[in-house]
Amino acid sequence: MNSINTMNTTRICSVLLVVSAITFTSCKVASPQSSSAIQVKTLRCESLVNPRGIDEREPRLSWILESVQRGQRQTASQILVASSRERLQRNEGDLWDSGRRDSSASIQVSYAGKPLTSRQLCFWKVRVWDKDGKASAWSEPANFSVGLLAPSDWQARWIGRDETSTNTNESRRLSARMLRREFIAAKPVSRATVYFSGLGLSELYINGDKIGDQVLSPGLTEYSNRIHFLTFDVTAQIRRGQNAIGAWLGNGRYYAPRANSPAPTLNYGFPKLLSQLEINYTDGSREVIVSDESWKLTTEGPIIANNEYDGEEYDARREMPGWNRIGFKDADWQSAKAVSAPVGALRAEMIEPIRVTETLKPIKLTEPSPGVFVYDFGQNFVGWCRLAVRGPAGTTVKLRFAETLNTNGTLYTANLRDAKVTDLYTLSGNGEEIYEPRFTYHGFRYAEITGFPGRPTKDSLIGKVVHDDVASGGSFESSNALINRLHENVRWGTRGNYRSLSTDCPQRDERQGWLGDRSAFARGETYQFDIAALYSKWVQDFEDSQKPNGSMSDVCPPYWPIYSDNVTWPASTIIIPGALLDQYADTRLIARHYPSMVKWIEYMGGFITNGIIEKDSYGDWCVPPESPELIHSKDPARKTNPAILATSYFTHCLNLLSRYATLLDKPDDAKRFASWATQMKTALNEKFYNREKGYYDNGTQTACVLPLAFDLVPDGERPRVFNQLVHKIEGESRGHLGTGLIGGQWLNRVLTAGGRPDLVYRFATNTAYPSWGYMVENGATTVWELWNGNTADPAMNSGNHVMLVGDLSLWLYEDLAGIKADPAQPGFKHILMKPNLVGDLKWAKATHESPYGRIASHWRRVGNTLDWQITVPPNTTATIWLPAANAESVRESGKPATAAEGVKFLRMESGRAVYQVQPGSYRLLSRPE
Ligand code: RAM
Repeated sequence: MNSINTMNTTRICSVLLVVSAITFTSCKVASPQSSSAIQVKTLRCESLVNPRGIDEREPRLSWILESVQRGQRQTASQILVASSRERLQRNEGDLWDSGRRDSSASIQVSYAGKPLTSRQLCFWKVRVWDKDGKASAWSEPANFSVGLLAPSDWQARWIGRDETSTNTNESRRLSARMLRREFIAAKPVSRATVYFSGLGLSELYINGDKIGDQVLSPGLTEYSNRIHFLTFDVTAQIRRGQNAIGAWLGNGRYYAPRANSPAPTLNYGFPKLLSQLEINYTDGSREVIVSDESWKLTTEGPIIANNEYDGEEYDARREMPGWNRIGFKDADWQSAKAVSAPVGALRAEMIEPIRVTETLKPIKLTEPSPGVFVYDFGQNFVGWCRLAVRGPAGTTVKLRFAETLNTNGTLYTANLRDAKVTDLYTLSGNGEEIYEPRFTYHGFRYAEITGFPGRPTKDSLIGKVVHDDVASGGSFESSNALINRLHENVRWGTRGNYRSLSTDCPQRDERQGWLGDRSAFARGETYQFDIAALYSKWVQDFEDSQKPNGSMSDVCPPYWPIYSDNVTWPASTIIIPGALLDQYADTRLIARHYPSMVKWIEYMGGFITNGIIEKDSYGDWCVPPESPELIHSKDPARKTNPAILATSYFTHCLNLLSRYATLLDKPDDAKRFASWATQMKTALNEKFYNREKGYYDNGTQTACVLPLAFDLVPDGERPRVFNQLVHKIEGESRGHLGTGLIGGQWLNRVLTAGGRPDLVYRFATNTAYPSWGYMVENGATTVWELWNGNTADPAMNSGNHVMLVGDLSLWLYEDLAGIKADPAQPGFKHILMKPNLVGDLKWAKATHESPYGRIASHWRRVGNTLDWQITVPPNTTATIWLPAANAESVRESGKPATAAEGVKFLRMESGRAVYQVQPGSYRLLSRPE
């Protein structure tokens, strides 16, 4: 059988295997190479599918196993990495043939072949041996390529124009620069690759085609340390003979959008481009077309102003048709200047880019005053609008954006602060004109059009949803409609704030990577989206932003000249890597980031006095205030002592660091950080724990939550502190939460661990102030910055923040549906499945796309019976806690569970039957009472 046939047979088998195990038997006969019931799927390199231009010399490879058989796992694997597709097809791993490795590792396997060099193409595949020692078929091939690894690989020069032009109508809103040159590809091309970066934002074209589908690119970095470049295979775009290459350059954050404002941002310089196009000819020769002074540049293009916060101005009369194709007359363009290179080192962008991921049609069009048209997209989202318009040349259509409306139906823009959030389009007058901005984005539900020639229709605007194109991390649904809506709101808000890092908000003049908003929230995010690559990039931003003395900014990258650092926000530098470790088994991140974490700890250690650290800037940010117009509470009883926040967080960080040190085989460090943590715990309790009252300081919800969450409560006192928390919630707050950004990130799990998941359910289904449901009742389709977002002062009142979600999304997946990673075997190698049947909830179901594959949990209450269907992916195991009055009556797929294959009863534990479960799909029936 030739290899093509083998592949086809394998593919057919894959389809049939899903149908039933019986079909599989016949496949086995048809495909002699594939005798195992396992298939190898979803190959990833550095958490990405077929990444181009990586700069990792030992990239980690992962694959997912699929099987309909229970108990399937990998006992060995073989990885082939070849320098060409053909070689791989011939099973020649000329770069790496791992041979048969007796190992169960199917994720994060480091490449260990020939040293990878710049420009290397790598084609790879994997096969595995299953639990019975049978080999699977080879996976479908995957690939990755290496970018430019060394500075000396770059022949290109940074080019641009380091001055403002006459067309700049405002100093921070330069017109977008356009650059071009033509070149000849003299011979037939075998391969062409372009490596490029354009700061702040850029688009590259070859012969009129946009290269790639990324937008708002490259990703944000701490430009004084790191600049991202992108790599594209452009073989298909290069023609034999004359060719044209061109680029747009926008300002982004590099050319500071707010250098002259009262809340300025740092300026890194004028926009600039670096481009290196390498053409390999079929005769083996090579040509390199680089950015240099032979390029032409104009600042007279149609984007006459661009600024991320204020919007884009486009004058279609200034379009230059064919500017990025051959034959364009660029005689009146200037020569591009070689400009100084940015300070940061060039590194590959190794995240999914930002893309337009979805389009939204307006659900309503109104005209609150003559000539003012307001579109309602029905959803607060992040991106921009595509405008379709016909009219006379010179007509200017104005688009403005807002999250909410005034009572008279006009846009409410007070909460956008200094951001103008306005796109202007001036018509060329040439038939139907379509416009989408390139170098700005808005956070909005409503768009307003004025100046439209005639009456716009619903089709005049289409919403474009824009964010890092991260894969879905799973799904959640339940019998409670409000909880489902909250889940959707969290999902919209979370993705809308992905901007190659996580921003606090997408709409006003801020949009920064505030660390505190995502510290513990990040763990919950992993269930919504695959943030493995995105967040390891952001952790790198943390490190790049760290000062030599160890200080870590509250905002990373710190695009502000006003610098602030405290404990709770930068604690993310220790907390987030822990979440990535547990959820994705990313041990390399821990190893690489370890020195930076230690440096931060040592630096912060300098602020400790007698075991207490008071360095806190924001308190428990945004607790529910006592009166509707307030941003921050003034009531001391609602506020948590900053020293409790900072000391608890710091102690938690020390314990995490001790865990990381153990993982990295640094026992001395592990001991040192653990005993330092113990000293701080003692100091915290001595200073703030009131033994008479059984709580800390003034006993706020957060003052109870943190010591409980971080295991800081003195032995035997836990129940008292927990009771105070419950008393606070049930008594004083009448069933409401009273936490802000800090306490809320741990509240739900603390209550659940203490046996009160019902209280969390009560919050989550509450619609009275303060609650998430109150936001929904008042029209929120994302999550507000403030509990009282509909009444508070607009000075700080975003409609699309995620920080107040706290650990709600985590709770939905881990505690309601019951899917959780076991830190002892990270990356979901061992899964802890412990659902909670709460209140009147009839069912809940969730899936999670774990590194080992899809995990599923779906429970339903039918009369007195609990019907729980679960899926445990191959090569993992699970411990499940099934609510059951006794183990005897539990049935699995129609049989007594004791007789079921893959299920082993361990013990009864507080009204639950606990089982060890092998990979597979199961249906368990029990009587919880
Ligand atoms: C606000 C931000 C952010 C928060 C900081 C302290 O301005 O929006 O969410 O982390 O302040």
